[in-house]
Formats: sequence, C-alpha cells, structure tokens
Amino acid sequence: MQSTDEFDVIIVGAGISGLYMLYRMRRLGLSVRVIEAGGGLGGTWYWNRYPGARCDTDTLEYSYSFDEDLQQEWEWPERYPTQPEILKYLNHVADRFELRRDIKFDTRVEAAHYDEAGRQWRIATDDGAEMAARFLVMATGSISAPNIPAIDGMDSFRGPIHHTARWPHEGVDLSGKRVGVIGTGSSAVQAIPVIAEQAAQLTVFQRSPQWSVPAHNRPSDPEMVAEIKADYAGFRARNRLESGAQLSHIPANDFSALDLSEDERQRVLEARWQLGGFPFFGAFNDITVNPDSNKVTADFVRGKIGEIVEDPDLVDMLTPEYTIHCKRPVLDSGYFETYNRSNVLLVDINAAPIQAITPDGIRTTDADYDLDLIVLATGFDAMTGALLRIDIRGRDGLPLSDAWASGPVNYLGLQVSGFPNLFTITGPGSPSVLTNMMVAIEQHVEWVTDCIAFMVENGHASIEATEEAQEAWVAHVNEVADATLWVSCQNWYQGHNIPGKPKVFMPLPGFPPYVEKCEEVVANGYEGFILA
Ligand code: N01
Repeated sequence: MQSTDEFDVIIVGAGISGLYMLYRMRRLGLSVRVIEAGGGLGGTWYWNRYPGARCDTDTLEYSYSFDEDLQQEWEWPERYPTQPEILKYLNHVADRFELRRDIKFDTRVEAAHYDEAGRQWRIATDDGAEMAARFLVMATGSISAPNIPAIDGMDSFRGPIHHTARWPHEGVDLSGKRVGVIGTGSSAVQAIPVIAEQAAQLTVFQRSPQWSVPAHNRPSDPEMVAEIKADYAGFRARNRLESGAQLSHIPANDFSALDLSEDERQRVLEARWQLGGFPFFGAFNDITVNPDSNKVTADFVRGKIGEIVEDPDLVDMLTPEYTIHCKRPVLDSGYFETYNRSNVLLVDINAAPIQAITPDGIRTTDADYDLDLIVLATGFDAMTGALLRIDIRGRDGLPLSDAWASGPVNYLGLQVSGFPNLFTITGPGSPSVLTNMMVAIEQHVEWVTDCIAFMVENGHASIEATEEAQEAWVAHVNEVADATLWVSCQNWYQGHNIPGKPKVFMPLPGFPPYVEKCEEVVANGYEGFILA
C-alpha cells in the first residue's frame, strides 16, 4: 500500500466523539484528518432519521461540556432533543470551532493496517485513496453498525424496506400505507406511535416485549435552565461522578425496595413514574443487582401496562417476563397507548416466527400480512460491529477479527494488545453504553488526548497495551458484569441479537471506579502499557 497523505492522527468517524477528538488534536498542534462515511457530520444523529427519533437523555446533559461559552449560549427547546435539533447543535459546534476543513465526508475506511517498520497506520478508503498516520482513533460509535436480519425473500418485496438507522433523508410519506415494523427496541418504541398516526395500518412484529416507561417530554423550563447554567460546571461534575454518569441528573434513591413497606414502595415508584424518563429506574438503588427489588419494580410497570392497554390479550403479549432494566431501558411517548388504536395490530413472532418476506408482505408460520412498506427496527451489531466491519490489522498482520474471535478483548476499553497507537473511543470494556454517552465520550477523548500529548512531549513512538494487563482487564469486566442482573436476559450488551456473535458482556458497569482506574494508570506511568 502506497501512502499519499500523511497525518499525525487519523480519526474514523465525525460523530460526537470524532468531532471532539478533532478539536482536541488540533489544540495539541497535530495534523489531523477525520474520515466520515456519511455525507454530513453527526454520526448516529446523521443516520437515525426515523419518525419520532429523539434522544432519551435530558438536553442539558446530552451536550458537550468542554466549552463554557458554548454550553451557556446554546438553547434547547425541549427536555429531550429531537434528532434534527441534535444535528443542528453538532453542525453549530463544527462551524463554531471550524472543524469541517479537516473532515473528509462520503468516504468509508475499508482497511487500516499497522506498518511496523514505519510505525504508522496505513488507511485505505473506498474512493481508492491511501493515507497514513502515527495515531489512529476509532470514533466509530458503539451503536452504529445496523443489524439487517437475513430473512428469506427480502429482495422479492415490491415496496421499500427501510432500516431505522438508514432512514431516507428526504423522509417517507406513510399516509394511506400499510406499514410493517419488525422489532420493538428503543427505535421502534419511538417510531411506532408516530407511524401509527400517519399510516393507514400498522402491523408490529414483536420478538421481545419491552419494559418501557413514559419519557414525559415537555418544553424546557427556563427557571431550571437558569439554575443549572448558573453553575453548569458544578452540574456536570455532579452528574459525572456523584450520579455515576447515569442517563439522568436525578440520582437514584439511596435505599432498596426491601427497606420499605409495600405502601412506601408504591408511593416511591409512582413518584418516579410521574417524573418520567430514566429517574424511574433509580427508584431503588439495587434494581440492577437485587432480583427482589427488580421484581417489585417490574410488577409496578406490569400494572401500568395493564392500566394503559385495553385488550387483556394484548396486555399479556406486551408484558415482558425478563428482569426489568436487563435489556437497555426504553422511554416512550404513548407507546402502549398506540395498541388501543384500531389501525394497529401486534404479531407475536415467538409464537409464529417470520418465515419469509414475500412480494406482498411478511409471512409468518401462521398468516400472510399484506404490506406496502417494511421498517426494520432491528437494531445494531453493537460495540464491535463498526470496528470489525473494517479490515483492521495490527502487528504481524494480525486481523482484529482474529484477536476478537471469542469476543472483544482490550485494556480499559481503549487499546488492544498487538495494535499499537490505535485507540477506541467508548470501546467494549468501558462504561460507554451504560452511561450518558456524552460523558463517556468526553472522558475517553480527554484521556487519549493526554496520552498522545504525553507521548509527543516525551518522545515516545508508540503505546500498546500489554497482554497481561489486557487479560486482567477482561477478567475484571466479566467479574463486575457477572454480579449484575444484566447477564440475566438476552440483550445486545451480550451480542444475543446477532446470530453467531460471541456471547460476552461488552460494556463495563460503573463509571466512577472506571475513571479512577484510568487516572491511576496514568499516575503510575501508564501502567499496563508499553511505551516505546
Ligand atoms: O435496537 P434494539 P434499537 N427478527 O436492538 C428485534 C440506542 N437508542 O435500534 O430484543 C425479529 O434495542 C429485537 O428483538 P430482541 C439505545 O441504546 C437510543 O431499537 O433482540 N426481531 C428488538 O426488539 C438502544 O438500546 C435511542 O428479541 C428482531 C429490536 O429488533 C440502542 O440504540 C433511540 C430481529 C431491536 O432493538 C438500539 O436500539 C434509539 C430479527 N431477526 C436507539 N433482530 C434514544 O436515545 C432484532 N430484532 C431514545
């Protein structure tokens, strides 16, 4: 491979992490190139344009904290930002800090090979270009590689099939259409109420019901905004460590369900239900580790589904049996209510699996459903998919796919042994998807920036995780995860949604101890890494 362009740093992806990484690298005075497959920036918020797409973390927390003027000046209209609002914000950030000039859009990285002699990463892109850089930062996102299920007959369907994460930019006119949605995860739960209002008929093909709680979106409260902005830095600091970078700034209550009487439990749960959003899952401090506390919470939501949905058969179909909060929690705006509509049909594809997509619609083992349009709300090959879809090869040509054949292994979720100078932002083995992603991204970008600055200042050519540190880290992640209820059901945290994917719990629960460990590693002279 011949190098044409050389940089200090190549960053793959111009989403939230890629943009911030670029900003930081420039401030170190390094030459940087960001390579982005999309035609615009924003990563997940560039691609996910399905009806109803919005973030489920409060806007005042789901935003960058690195620039005081930026966070003071930006105004969010609602409690949860819509996809277009987030994209507008990220475009503003790119303009404000003049980031665009270092981003190459519409270009997909196909290969990244480490050249040991030249101590460089050599990158090949789908336009035939070649580039090289000393440092390679994979800002490719944790939930970015769409999962397109292999269903027989997919090509035969007469109408369009759209994955939620590849929704057409020009929008889709659903009026008068018979729409089928496969999947009932976060994306589907947001899309279904909106599609039901627009389409003539909606048929939902459900493999797993959802423990969903109301989001209670509302316009931003000016008083609350002013209060937070009066000490934004303090607000961020409290969210980051005291609240554990959770998806809400309202901390979990400091007691278990088991400490309370039945009346008190119901009162606490009802108050949290009324708050809406992620605070609900903090009604008790042990819902992710204590099956009894978890069951109290699940029973409460079971009761709510029963109150909202009119048809008792539908209540049964829509009520999960697995532990609540085991799959990634879902927030909704009128999701369960949607099943009371006369133009909505729920199909249980566990009872009658999908056999094929036909020219006219979807065939299950039970029936044929005639459709004009199919929505695949089937999620992502999470945490490893975006990395493994690129031909990444480390020292001695070792493919990352071989190194990770039994599941992802790395140190701190940041570096893989055998892949010098390659960093993964919010990689598997780090808290990432179990936190407010903004916080996890900023922490990783800042750690990597400090590391690269240290290397440049001290004349180190490369940094690489040791095999011993990596082994110990993987064992640690498994030990922490095994003590939680996240391993008690089928979820994408463990790769259950992707046929053939190794079943390994990928994120690391516990942000504050993780940050402490990252800081300790640095204080001990990058313990667990080889600096050459
Ligand atoms: O994907 P999912 P998503 N046949 O994997 C089903 C974040 N997010 O795009 O549960 C039939 O959650 C699958 O069934 P099962 C958030 O972190 C955030 O909705 O595997 N069905 C499931 O019902 C979220 O968790 C926001 O049994 C199939 C659904 O498809 C993550 O992204 C919004 C199937 C996929 O659900 C992913 O969410 C959206 C098959 N072959 C997303 N394969 C907010 O901030 C899969 N399914 C609000």
